[in-house]
Amino acid sequence: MAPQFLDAWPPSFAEPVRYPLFGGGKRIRPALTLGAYQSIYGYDTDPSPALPAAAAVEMIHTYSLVHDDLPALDNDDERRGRPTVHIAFGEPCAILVGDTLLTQAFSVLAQAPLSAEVRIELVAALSDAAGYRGMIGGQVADVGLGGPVETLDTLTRLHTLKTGALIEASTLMGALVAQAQPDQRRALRAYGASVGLAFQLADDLLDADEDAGEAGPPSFVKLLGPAATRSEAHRYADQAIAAASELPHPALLQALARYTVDRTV
Ligand code: GRG
Repeated sequence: MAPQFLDAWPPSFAEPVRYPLFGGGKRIRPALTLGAYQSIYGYDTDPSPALPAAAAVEMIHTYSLVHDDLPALDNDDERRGRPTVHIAFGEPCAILVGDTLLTQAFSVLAQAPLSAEVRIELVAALSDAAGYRGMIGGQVADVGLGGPVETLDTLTRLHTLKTGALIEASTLMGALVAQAQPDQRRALRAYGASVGLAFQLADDLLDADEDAGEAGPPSFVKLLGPAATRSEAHRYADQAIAAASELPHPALLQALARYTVDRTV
């Protein structure tokens, strides 16, 4: 495991870094990484080889929330029922907290007690999913820098990148640590891609009231209405459950797919 980066100098910075990391997130992405690993080896196997990958993906997710809440992007004052990082600690600090989590995530992967080959595969998978070909590409489209997003196709594409890429990487990284066979990797990627969209559609249903007057791309609820959004979310969850059924131990992943659409937060 990487050295304790929270022990670095100046010590006062550790508190704002810890604040969003230990602030009540659902930890769905790390659960998917561990679930993917156990889908290959079963539930009696210690999943700790997958913990660095699980931690790294949660660090990337947390950085994205901290930066997305900043005044230049979503300008949110509250997250998970608490002041956002820039409200609690100031904007310069929030920028640096996000930068720290983004960079340190790759240090965690690079120093994980895994073979060099697996560590390189993990770094490639996570950097692609977090970058222009993934989450950042989706965010670029979301803030309007990529042209209008008005149709179901472009909206699906946006969320496949913005939310889906990191969720797909969560399951892919579990597969990489498990050194899963190519067909198992394909099944885990297909599972992750479907769960990503199911998760986003469910999120739009949960946020339907907040989104009603917001600028930017429409939500799925605005475009399809609540009933069709709910049935699409379940269709993607069912697709994920079917993809997982090709794996030796699918039960945890199947329960997580169901959770993404049945959750209330
Ligand atoms: C890099 C600035 C920047 C942004 C990237 C992912 C993203 C784009 C922004 C985050 C804001 C957002 C609403 C993204 C949609 C994905 C989503 C539903 C995030 C919330 O994930 P949860 O519900 O969060 O897993 P918790 O609080 O449980 O960790």
